[in-house]
Amino acid sequence: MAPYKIVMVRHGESEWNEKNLFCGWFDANLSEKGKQEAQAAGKALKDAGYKFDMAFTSMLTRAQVTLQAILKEIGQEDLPTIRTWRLNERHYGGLTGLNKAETAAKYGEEQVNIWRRSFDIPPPPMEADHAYYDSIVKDARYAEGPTLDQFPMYESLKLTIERTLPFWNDSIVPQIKAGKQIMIAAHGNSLRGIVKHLDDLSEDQIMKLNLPTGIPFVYTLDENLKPVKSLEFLGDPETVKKAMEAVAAQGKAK
Ligand code: DG2
Repeated sequence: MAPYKIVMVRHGESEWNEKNLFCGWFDANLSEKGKQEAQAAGKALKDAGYKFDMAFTSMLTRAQVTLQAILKEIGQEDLPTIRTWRLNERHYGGLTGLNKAETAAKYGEEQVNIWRRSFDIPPPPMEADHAYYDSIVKDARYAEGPTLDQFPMYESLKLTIERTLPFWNDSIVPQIKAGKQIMIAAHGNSLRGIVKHLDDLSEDQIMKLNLPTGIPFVYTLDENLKPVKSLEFLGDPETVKKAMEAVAAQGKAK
């Protein structure tokens, strides 16, 4: 059955990406631009002839709406879809809701880069009196999980990978090996975790990777799920490069 192909996409721009706010587990909607990006992602997949057997997404609206827009474009709106908190964005803890550029002006660009891109240094925790604590912790969508002791109050990329990878191994890999064509619609950092795992990237290498919103990318994997081709974007290389640079620049003080 190998080589296998798997398609992943970071959701289209969210309203909080647009405002340059740390979002994490806050449930932001797509911005108008994000809706267009999601539609364009679907068109690109349609033009490339993709059809899927199954999709995986997070519990967050921005990823689910992106997936729905893509499936509409490719005429597969009823595709079996599994939603899981394990594909949620990394939890940005106490930074949730803060403006990234203002935070860089206050704490320095280096500190913001550590919070955004270091492998194992987490952001400060979200305390119970945080403005978004209740709307996240008491959200009914998490009734089935995570359990209280799994529920994050902050996450580094390392911690994000520790809850994403078991799902990749136990739920996604068996479907890939069964020959199913899979799509994952998720987030900048939950997908960076999967990319790090697949390409066996060092902590230094993954620090430098910024995933653009709404541009699907393809991995071609051999029978041992080792990449034959990595991170092939369905988009014009110059546009992809600029979009990645723009994500990196979100942590700069204005
Ligand atoms: C962004 C990623 O997550 O932020 O939580 O602010 O992919 O859900 O928009 P997404 C957030 P950075 O790590 O790029 O700052």
